Amino acid sequence: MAQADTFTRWGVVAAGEGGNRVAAELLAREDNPGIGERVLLLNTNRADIRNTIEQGDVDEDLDEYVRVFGDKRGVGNDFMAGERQTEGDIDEIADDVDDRMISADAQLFVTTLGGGTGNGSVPYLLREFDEQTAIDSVDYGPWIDDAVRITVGIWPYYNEPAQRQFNARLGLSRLLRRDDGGQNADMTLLAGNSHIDQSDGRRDSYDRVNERIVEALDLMIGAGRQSQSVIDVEDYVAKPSAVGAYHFTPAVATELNGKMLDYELMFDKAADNAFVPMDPSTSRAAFAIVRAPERMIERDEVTANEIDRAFDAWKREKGIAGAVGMTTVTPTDRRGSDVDVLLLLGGFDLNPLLDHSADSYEAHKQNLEAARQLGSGSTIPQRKLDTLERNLEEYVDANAR
Ligand SMILES: Nc1nc2c(ncn2[C@@H]2O[C@H](COP(=O)(O)OP(=O)(O)OP(=O)(O)O)[C@@H](O)[C@H]2O)c(=O)[nH]1
Ligand SMILES: [Mg+2]
Repeated sequence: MAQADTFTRWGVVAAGEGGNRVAAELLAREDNPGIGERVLLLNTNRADIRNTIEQGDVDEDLDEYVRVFGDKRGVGNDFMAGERQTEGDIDEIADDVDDRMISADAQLFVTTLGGGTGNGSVPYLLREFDEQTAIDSVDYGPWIDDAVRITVGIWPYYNEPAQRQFNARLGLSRLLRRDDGGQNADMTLLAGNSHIDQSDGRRDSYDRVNERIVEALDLMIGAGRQSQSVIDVEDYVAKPSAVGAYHFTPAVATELNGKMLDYELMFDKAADNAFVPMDPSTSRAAFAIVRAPERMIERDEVTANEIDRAFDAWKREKGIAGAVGMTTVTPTDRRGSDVDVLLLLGGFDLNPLLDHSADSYEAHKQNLEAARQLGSGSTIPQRKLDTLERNLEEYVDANAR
């Protein structure tokens, strides 16, 4: 069992409307271990934050968790403006992050990829908090300096306007890589709206998608607490980064019958519920987290060894025996014998996801060609666009081999 003072402490920095909603949902959970009060909601638009509060079941006064920055009117889909406004207020934002992230050694940066605020600010913050180039002072503070930075990027519904698909590809490029081609986020988790929710984007469907995302994050965070063979947050990032396979998607199956413990079948079920379209047999990294009632673990009905063996067998069967990663079993005090499984599949071929946006990406790019105006009117310089396209292409090709 992990000692109470050794488990990973998580914090959440969310930017933009969708990212804010996911974070508010994390904050509002009844049972909220691992994160506690370590939540910061960033937005360029005060009204968006009000939407977040009113739509979620968040009773708490969110004021202390909120930082509105930039011109306070939103950036209307323009991620270049989102980035500029973040940079302009970076001192205040960094102060707030450091204040709210006290003790957090792992930080989740949550954003949607179709808009301008979150998509503009999160890739910038990931890089800036690591490089710390925008300030004259010594550093941004202890809770920024050493944090492991994991990001959640939410892919637009496939039927959303071309602008959104355009933003998403370039957002993914920037989460993965900095302009110089180096790794940006330590780990990038992808969730596709259309893939999680087949209803194609009626308003309340966001809540369903967000619930699924929160469920996966809960399982992921749980694996660093009270588990046998604890997955430390370093384990999530070290080996996948070393082999250049640091994009992931969660794949979740819950409430499986723990009386019929066929783990390989459970892994299959989870893999069928990956959050983006992907082929598990292309994965280069894979983690399995099994959550079971504490009593079953105590009675050795669920054991780490068995799960480990089953996961090895499952990986062999998928032809990915060499994928880096590990397994863990984590207890819940729930009654009964239901078991939940989270797979984190990484380094897979991204083309099945990217194919969905390929046509609208090109169409939108051509529309922009003359002035390359984004949403609210700023432009993206040709050189910048070339860099972002090349970085994504190189990363995807390296993983698709
Ligand atoms: N899963 C999920 N997706 C959302 C949610 N809200 C918005 N989206 C998606 O996110 C994209 C729009 O991004 P927003 O988060 O609204 O944008 P923003 O970051 O506030 O940026 P701007 O409003 O452009 O300044 C679209 O693709 C939406 O489908 C949400 O609560 N959950
Ligand atoms: Mg917004």
